[in-house]
Amino acid sequence: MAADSKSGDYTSRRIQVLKGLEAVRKRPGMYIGSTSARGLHHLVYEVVDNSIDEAMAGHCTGVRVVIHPGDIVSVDDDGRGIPVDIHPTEGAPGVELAMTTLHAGGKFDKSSYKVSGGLHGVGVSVVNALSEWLEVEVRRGGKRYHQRYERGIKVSELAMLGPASGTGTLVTFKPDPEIFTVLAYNADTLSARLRELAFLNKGLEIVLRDERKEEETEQTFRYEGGLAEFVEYLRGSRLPIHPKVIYFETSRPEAEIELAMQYDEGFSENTHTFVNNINTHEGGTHLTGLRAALTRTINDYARKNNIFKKDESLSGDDVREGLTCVLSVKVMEPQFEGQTKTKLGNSEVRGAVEAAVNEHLSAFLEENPRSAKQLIEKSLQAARAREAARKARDLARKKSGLEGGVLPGKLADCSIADPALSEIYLVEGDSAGGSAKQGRDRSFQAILPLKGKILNVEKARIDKILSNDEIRAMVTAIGAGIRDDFDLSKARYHKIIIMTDADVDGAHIRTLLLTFFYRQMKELIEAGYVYIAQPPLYRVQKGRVERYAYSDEERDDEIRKLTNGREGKGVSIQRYKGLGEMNPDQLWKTTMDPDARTILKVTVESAVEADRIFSQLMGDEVEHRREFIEKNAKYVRNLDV
Ligand code: 0RA
Repeated sequence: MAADSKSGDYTSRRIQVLKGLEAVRKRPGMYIGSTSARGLHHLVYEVVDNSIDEAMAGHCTGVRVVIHPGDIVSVDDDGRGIPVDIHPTEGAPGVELAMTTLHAGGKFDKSSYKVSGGLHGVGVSVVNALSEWLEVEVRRGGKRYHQRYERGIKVSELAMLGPASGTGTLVTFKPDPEIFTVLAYNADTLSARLRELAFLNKGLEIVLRDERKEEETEQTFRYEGGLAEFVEYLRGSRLPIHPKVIYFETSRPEAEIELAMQYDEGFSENTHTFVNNINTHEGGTHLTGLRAALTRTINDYARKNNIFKKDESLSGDDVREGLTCVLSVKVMEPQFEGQTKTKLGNSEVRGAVEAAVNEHLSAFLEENPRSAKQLIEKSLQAARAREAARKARDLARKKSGLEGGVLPGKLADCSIADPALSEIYLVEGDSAGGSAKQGRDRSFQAILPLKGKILNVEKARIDKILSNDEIRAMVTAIGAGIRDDFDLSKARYHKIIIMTDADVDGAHIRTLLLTFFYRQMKELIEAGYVYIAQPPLYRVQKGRVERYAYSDEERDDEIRKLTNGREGKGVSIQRYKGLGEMNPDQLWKTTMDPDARTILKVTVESAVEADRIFSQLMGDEVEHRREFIEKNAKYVRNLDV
């Protein structure tokens, strides 16, 4: 590029910088996705990504994240430190350019990195622009440097503070309350992502410290086993069917590839794929390559070793049942596609992954014939169950089928036909179902009462799942099929609202239903169609005035308001133990009327954690499950799984 005399000009460069950061402050969503909790947490990830890049380049062994009182966050690493020398044409220290220049971030020396992480890759300057203040400290060349910014604008020159031992970069920032609607960091959210990053970058030590409360907490994540340990973590309490995690890492011209997998006694597939440390929820070419290789390699091995009976063979679904698997690829120039930009598009990666998995998986099978036999036997059982399910489905299709045609008898459907405007309430118990049927607005609200506990799909195969009456009723009512046959566009309702009692049993049923949707109709959750109703816990009444309360605090508030501070005088309080205690009119007013109700949308914030929670909850450890449900039953508001 020809040297532009203006761009070297100090004043015009300042104007450029200010314009850039102003754009970020004007439309923060464009750069960090949102200004709510998600965007707030994104700030931390953006800074951490720079340290991880330094680690991937082989120059950093540890990252330390601290949440300070006031939700100020610092990220410290032992990398080389951001350069502090004056840039020859820009006339400012490198660190200042990194902090104020859009898209440059810490990566202006991009050639030194093979690959680089970060979904948006917008760089630390965006964090700077969106912080009330940000301070950076660099340790480099035996010295310590410091600079401070406010809302992206430098308020001090880079200053040398004194000597330093070692090298590294410390960034401390306070998210700007003018920008963010939520300012409180959730340590669990940060912890889940930092743990994931530690699994994905083996050997790297990541510390998360929370100093906001009297009692400070600190977690250290460091996994020498990388993805092999990730798979063990994900498998949780499910029992493995072969002792050793299948693991390899390899470097090919198209990509660096790391894979770990293990089969267990469960029935679901738990595969997570990553590209440059980013979870590729929507899959892509790397996942396609992995799947092709799995099916081919296992079939080839079984055929060669005469494990199949005459014309047996295994489908892709068969070889993925009970599989926990993590694939991580690092590519130089990833192309992200799809609705949420989490689908890998690079076509060359498919072949590279397929070849690598073929090679290493067949070697594993050859070297571990006993494990090979066990996992193939497992896949064969899956194949037989699938065949039984197909027959059951064909039979079912003939009489009151799963697809199309006859709706379940106990469904009270709504009268309008537009799915976007229709909702279905899945109601615990026949008596509550009856109240809901009478209380609803039948034009757009359908009611499906469910009998007691539904089947735990975590512990059942597809044939058993499909023969369960409650599940069949739900599948037919929703009308979009199940699993691989699921077609979101056929859903008959865009709101599927789970309505259970506000007690431990209700929480259990709700969890069973969520497990069912997560495992069998995941797209329904991803589309944001699944909700949880919030029935009130109390009715507070004084004379002719009645109020409903959804928590103990609200109840006390209402009592105070109704009695002008005279605690509870003349007030009667009814505690609802179940939905059945409400008459149709009350149920409508408190829980079903769109103008008055609160419903919680179920979202999957971290697929990794969701998989784990469901297998923990619904797996073999009953004790664990009871404990969890009891602990969380009243905290349904945090139902991000
Ligand atoms: C560019 C060049 C060099 C280091 C970094 C960026 C760097 C950035 C960040 C951001 C957070 N931590 C970081 N650590 C390093 C160094 C180039 C060299 O020393 O040769």
